[in-house]
Amino acid sequence: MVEYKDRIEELEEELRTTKYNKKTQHAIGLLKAKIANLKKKKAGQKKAGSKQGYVIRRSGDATVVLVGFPSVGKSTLLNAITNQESEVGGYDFTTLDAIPGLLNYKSAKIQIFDVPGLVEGAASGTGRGKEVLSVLRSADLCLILVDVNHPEHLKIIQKEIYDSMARLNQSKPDVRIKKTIKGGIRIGKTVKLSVSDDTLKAILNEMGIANANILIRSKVDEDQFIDVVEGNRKYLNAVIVLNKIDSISKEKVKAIANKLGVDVLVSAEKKQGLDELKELIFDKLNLIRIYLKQPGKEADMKEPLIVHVGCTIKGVCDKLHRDILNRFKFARVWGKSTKFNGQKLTLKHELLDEDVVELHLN
Ligand SMILES: Nc1nc2c(ncn2[C@@H]2O[C@H](COP(=O)(O)OP(=O)(O)O)[C@@H](O)[C@H]2O)c(=O)[nH]1
Ligand SMILES: [Mg+2]
Repeated sequence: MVEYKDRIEELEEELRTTKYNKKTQHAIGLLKAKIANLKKKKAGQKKAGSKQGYVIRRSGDATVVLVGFPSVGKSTLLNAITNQESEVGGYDFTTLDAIPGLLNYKSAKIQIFDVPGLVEGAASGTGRGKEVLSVLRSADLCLILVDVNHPEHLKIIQKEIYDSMARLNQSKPDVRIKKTIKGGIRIGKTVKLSVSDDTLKAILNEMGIANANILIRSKVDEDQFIDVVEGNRKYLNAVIVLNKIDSISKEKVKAIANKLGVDVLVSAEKKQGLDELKELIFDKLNLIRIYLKQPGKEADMKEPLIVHVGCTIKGVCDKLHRDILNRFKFARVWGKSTKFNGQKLTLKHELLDEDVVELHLN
């Protein structure tokens, strides 16, 4: 078995000691590509199935994963913002060790999974990359819970997640790579990059791509470019939650919160900041509520359809029933996305939160 670990550490040391500037940029890009390559090989070498990970089953409108060191208050928080009993019933306990709580907020059914011990390895350096990634892959949002008495945990967790190949608060870069049989590397860009074409080409060569047409439409650095070349990354939003704010003075909490750049302050035990947290979860999940109305009747304002930001009238049809799209004539819409009440609109129209939609069908 080849020992990749030493070689990776060697290259990482070289990377750490190389100053980034125009002259070294190329070499650094190459180093990063080499490291990415070796890490991939190393991951492929690990025996599969030695440790059973958590199984996360998606249901409801969205899935959130709660991560944090032991004893930071994950269970307490889950009990405070979800109704754990409601969803326990239908699960097969032999394969599922993570049990979700259900948060009902603004009519959205949001599953929140507590995954105890997921980042435990982070502290000792024995990361559980594959397991972390497989859990995050099933999630729409990652809640990172930090104990105000242990602010040093945050960086460790973030590194563990990054090393697992998940990317927090980044959207997938718009970079298309079309491999070709010959012709070398051709790069087209609609944005200006700080990394040169030569470096991009060297990275591609290092990663085994000699012929390809590349189209880059979002600003990427070397790391993000390597991410795209390797593929297999999970991009998702994260919310950093600072817990136990009741346990130290307000001034200290404020100083720590600023330093860490946390998104919301809570006390799971004293039930402080929980409404703000729920709102933030809803917001970061990019969910919106659409109320449906039948022609000639009042809208159903009790049970909205929960869809994602950017959802069109077609998206609403798709979500309702396969058949509806075929029967669609037009829609009338009331709300923020319209120019006037009851505007007649077609399938392409993008809806906004709390719009009322009346479908006219054949
Ligand atoms: N002071 C304070 N203690 C808390 C808070 N939330 C949780 N705890 C305590 O922290 C300990 C660990 O909580 P637990 O929810 O079991 O943490 P977990 O291991 O992350 O699930 C328990 O003794 C909780 O009572 C909080 O907001 N403030
Ligand atoms: Mg717990």
